[in-house]
Amino acid sequence: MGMTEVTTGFHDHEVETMPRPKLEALQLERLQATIGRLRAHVPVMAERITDIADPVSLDDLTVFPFLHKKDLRDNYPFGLFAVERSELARIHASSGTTGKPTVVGYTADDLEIWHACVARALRGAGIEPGWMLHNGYGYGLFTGGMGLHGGAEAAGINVVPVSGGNTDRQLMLIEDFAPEAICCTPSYALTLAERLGDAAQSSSLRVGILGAEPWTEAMRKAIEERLNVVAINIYGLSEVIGPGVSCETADRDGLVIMEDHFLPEIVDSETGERLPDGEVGVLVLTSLTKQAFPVLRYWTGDLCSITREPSPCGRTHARMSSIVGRADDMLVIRGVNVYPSNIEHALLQVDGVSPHHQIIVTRQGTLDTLEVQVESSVTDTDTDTDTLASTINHQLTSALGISVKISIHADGTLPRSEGGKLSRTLDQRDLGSA
Ligand code: DLL
Repeated sequence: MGMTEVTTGFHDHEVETMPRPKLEALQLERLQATIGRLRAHVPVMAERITDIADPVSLDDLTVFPFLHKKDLRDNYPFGLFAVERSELARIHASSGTTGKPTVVGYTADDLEIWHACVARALRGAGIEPGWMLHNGYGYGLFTGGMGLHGGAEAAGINVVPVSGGNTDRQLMLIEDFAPEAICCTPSYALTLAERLGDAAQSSSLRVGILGAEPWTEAMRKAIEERLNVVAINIYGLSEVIGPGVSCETADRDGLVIMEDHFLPEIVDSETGERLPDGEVGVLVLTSLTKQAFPVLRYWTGDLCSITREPSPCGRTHARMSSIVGRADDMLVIRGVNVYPSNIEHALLQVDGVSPHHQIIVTRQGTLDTLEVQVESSVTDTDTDTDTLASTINHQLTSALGISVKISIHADGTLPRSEGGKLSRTLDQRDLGSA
């Protein structure tokens, strides 16, 4: 059964197709206001930028310092907020790998802007008002559930607030309610597809709005085949607002950045110098309209490129590529730089390999070992697994430029997403190191 086509729509046609000179004038005006706001209401930031003159062009932004996740931690919980507590309408937070979460705040106006951004994302992805959206992102401090929820409501889309987890119940609700659209992490989309089995091919689902974790084109293909949906990539981060900073349209030709609210820059990960369009570097985002927690040059750590070429659908806002990795996700194995996304991509080129895999890095003495555990139904005989392992080995070795240890596991035995983000990389090298 073939995938159904979806057509891009607009939530705010005028803004989404605004001529660039007009858009850039609006950005500059809003940037100046944001900087004014920081000077007036966030002492930590005011002090940092006290000697820097207000920008008179968008390029003047490059003289301002970056804001890092560490700054949020150092000012935990509310030290970077630009409003009084009483003006806050909502708090969200993302759990870091260690210690305290990163906390972000919203005024009522901020929430409205956020929802409008997500509404644009959903309409752009081809979801129509009146459709039903099964929302499988976690509700709570994580921005995914409530962000998609508010956006769907703002776009007139009927949202089923399922949240993550309890896969049996999710399957039942998809079957009984017949939603046209679903949103969840890509790894959870795979879990659902696997559990739906053949029923996925005749399910009501047409579009999946997937994000919150990195995924490759090869993974997209696997999800589209298995879940029988058009898989759309949505990006965002709590520090900047949450999901809806950018999203692919139904044309799936880059993620359109909601540029009237977020100003993107791509910079060199080492020097911080701004890079030209088309080059891959760290995405740095400046919020242009947020009141409670404005961010100036936030260093996302996410690697991608951007283009300012207009889209065929008429959108004029810049588009970013999918995230190719994070600077801190990069594994240096025996001196060679390897991104988990390179591994995933190469792996999924091999027939008979399921998209479920795990990457394990260990060190013995000074020697790093990269082990890739893959799942396959080809575990019937030793010869079959040996052949498969050597095919994969060949594929990965030539893609990565280093040797890789392959182990084949029976179908269904490697970790699955149970609703949220799934990390497929286990770097055991620094464990226990003092
Ligand atoms: O993950 C917001 C979100 C919710 C986005 C639902 C999309 C859908 P955080 O928990 O703060 O916020 O994590 C943000 O997740 O810096 C990226 O490293 C990663 N990330 C988010 N979306 C994508 C994506 C939400 N589409 C961090 N592709 C970001 C790759 C993504 N990585």
